[in-house]
Amino acid sequence: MGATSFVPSHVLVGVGFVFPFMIALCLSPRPALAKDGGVTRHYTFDVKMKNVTRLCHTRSIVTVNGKYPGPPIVAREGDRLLIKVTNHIPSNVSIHWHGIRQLRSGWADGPAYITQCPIQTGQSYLYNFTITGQRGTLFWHAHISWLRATVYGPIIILPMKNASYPFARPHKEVPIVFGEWFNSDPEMIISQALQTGGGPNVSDAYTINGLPGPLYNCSANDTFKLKVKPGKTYLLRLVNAALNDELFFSIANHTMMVVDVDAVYVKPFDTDTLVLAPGQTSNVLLKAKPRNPRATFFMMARPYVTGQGTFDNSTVAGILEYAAGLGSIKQLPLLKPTLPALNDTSFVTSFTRKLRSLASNQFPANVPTNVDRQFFFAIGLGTNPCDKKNQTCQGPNGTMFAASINNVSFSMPTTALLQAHFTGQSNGVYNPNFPIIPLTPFNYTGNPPNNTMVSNGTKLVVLPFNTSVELIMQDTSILGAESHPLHLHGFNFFIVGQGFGNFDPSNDPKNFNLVDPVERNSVSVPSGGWVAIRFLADNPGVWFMHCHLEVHTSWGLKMAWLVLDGKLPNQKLLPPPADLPKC
Ligand SMILES: [Cu+2]
Repeated sequence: MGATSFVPSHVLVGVGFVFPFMIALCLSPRPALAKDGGVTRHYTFDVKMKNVTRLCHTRSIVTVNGKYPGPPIVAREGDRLLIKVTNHIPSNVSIHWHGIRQLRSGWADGPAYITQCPIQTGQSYLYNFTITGQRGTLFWHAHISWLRATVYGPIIILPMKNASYPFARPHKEVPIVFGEWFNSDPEMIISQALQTGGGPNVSDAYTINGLPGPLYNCSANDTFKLKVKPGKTYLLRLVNAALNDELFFSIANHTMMVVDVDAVYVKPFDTDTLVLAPGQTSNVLLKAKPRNPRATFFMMARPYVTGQGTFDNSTVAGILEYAAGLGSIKQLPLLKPTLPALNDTSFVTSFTRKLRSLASNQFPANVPTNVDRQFFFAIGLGTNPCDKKNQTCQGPNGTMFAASINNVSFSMPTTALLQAHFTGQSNGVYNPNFPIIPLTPFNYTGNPPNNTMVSNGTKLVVLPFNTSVELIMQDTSILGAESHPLHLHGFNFFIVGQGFGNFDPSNDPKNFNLVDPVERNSVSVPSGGWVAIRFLADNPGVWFMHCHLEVHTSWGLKMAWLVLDGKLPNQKLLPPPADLPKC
């Protein structure tokens, strides 16, 4: 059954999707018509503890509805979602709908202390938003501390009713969600690291749909398997929900056609291997061999790493097998893909250069051609002085690790920024003076400066409604050059240029692609390089921007944009819902 042929979508979800690791897909059986042509879909998310065993380690983990990974959200473009999240765990919770534009609905975006106070134990919050102009795959995840290590699931956005994909209809659709498994509690890991100032412990395994696969000890029974039929085409909905690692992904002896990234169609191209940063998603078409190849195939993922810290260098494997084979699968040869080297930056560069917007009449690339405001953000690691009296810290030279944008390491407020703004009570909560360029310019990718100390503050950039923004993000070599996947809430942006070394303001803009640049919500600032993005600030609210390597966010690599209301009634942020959580 194809993805566009069904009528009631809950039927399609049950039949058309291969989702072997979860059974109950809680789609509303009788969705109500919403005013914009879509329907309203109701979900219930109960955040609760659940014992889960991987690698022979049993842990009580935070889950949604007791599922790991969490349940998929399935909707069509134009649908309204009402998701009631109830907190049944001892600590605070909030959920972010990663990549959803949240037009005028910033109260539903989810990052704790940015757009809302977290949901406290025993409390509920109804997230209410409409999916506008997006189709593809996104994901949802917890957005407080490191809870997203186990609290995440895919958001599957189907085309509108009677609309079709700009490619042949796939036989089946399969979410492939990458994650990281920790044998110990990730909350303990990050709280200990922030105490000592050192780097946090790394994960024990990568996972596909929550399963580490047979390359780990005590894990062979926890292997994701994808059964395909010869000659059929499968739409794989890839999500990198890992905490701290960009990932390469490849399937032995099969090429994939990339058709979409971050819920935006791209010009299709074939590849053996993809690279996905945490926070990035992609739809790819996998064409099964025309005849049963009488073999099974590993699908594997392992990290792309540029930093100097320790990392989890292990490999997750799932198995692609052909249905109705002759003889038992055990006798068939098992083929392995060849993944790029762990530090293969040239592969990553050539892969990202292939990503282009579809830029068709139906799906145009609306790149801002005029720029109202330009920003230059230097992005990287740094240090804070040790805050212990009679102890050295475990960061570089006895300091504490930090990370910053334009040398500002973001201090989390204790109340939500959006509420402070909306109620006119921002004094003492945030300053609207985030530096638009580094206050002390230096040779960003040359020898790092001797002083690596950051400043600390809660600073925002304020933008009038409809400001057209160009932002250059420049990696620094402080404590080592490193690829940083930056994620912007509330917007998609166009990646108009990128390069290595220091950005050259007189020559590099000549090569900007303003015709068909890829549009997405997360981009990796290349290790020792820069990336240029453009977006139109047409969505009023407070929008978080941060590194999606969670450890760097914890160290302060984050900031927020405040986009003011426009003049027209439909250019204003809606008032907060009555059940907005209180701090
Ligand atoms: Cu980073």
